[in-house]
Amino acid sequence: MTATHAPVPTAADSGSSATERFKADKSGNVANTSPERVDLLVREVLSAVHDTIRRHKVSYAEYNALKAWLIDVGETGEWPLFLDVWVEHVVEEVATEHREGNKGTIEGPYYVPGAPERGSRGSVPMREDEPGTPLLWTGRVTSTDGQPLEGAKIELWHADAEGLYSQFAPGIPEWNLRGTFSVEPDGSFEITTVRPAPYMIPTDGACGRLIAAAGWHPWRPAHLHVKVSAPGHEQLTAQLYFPGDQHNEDDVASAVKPELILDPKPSGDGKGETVVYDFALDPV
Ligand code: MBD
Ligand code: FE
Repeated sequence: MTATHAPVPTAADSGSSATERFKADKSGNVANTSPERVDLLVREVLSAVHDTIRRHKVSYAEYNALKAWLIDVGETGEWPLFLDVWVEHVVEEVATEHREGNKGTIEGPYYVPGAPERGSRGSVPMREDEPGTPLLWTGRVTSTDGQPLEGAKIELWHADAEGLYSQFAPGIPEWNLRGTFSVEPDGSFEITTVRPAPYMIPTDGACGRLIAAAGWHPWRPAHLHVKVSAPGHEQLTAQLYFPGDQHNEDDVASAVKPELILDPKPSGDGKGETVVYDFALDPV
């Protein structure tokens, strides 16, 4: 990391932004869960907690540490971060197990809808002096039967070369490294961006305190987030990773799958990298 760019965001900065984002986009869409289902699920979760307390003879000191920590998660706005890092991967696994097309993975807390449209061949919005290795990504969007999906849309968002996300860290232009792309009639697209850095969970919030208290590490491997959608097809939410990243094996968010690891090559001009990665979407 260099010292020339934005200050490291505080957990409360990115946490409260992620909480506000969730409330704006998703909290209106919560399923109207039946009493039978709430009863079943909550009883099972509580009984797993009770079993753990009995099995490990949890003390009052430990119970109060948990209470203090749960209060802290809310106060640092880190419920979206906590849930997306330690729970979402299993929700995603269950939601997509029927798919024959591309593997997906978790969305995480930093998606923002409505990123600027850049056509089928273009650059993601970036600063004039955007740090990082240039990356030229070409690919096609098809249905699982190989038919090109002309109306497809690709939303791309990712951290910068310091591991920071626009709109969740201070001092970065609003839509930096966030763009919406279309495809040609043959399903092809060509996107210019820069390679992101690995992402570190903020160490000064509740999630960081849990990680430190448990002796874990706070890292996610470098990744590009995408949402790919097309008429008549299931929307794909995925992340793409880079080979050789040490945290591909031990991602704190358990969201790496081998099918999502890119194979970039040095570009002809020696200044950056090129990569080919296609998407096949499942019909609804
Ligand atoms: C991220 O950038 C991310 O993608 C996830 C899933 C959790 C925390 C930060
Ligand atoms: Fe991310």
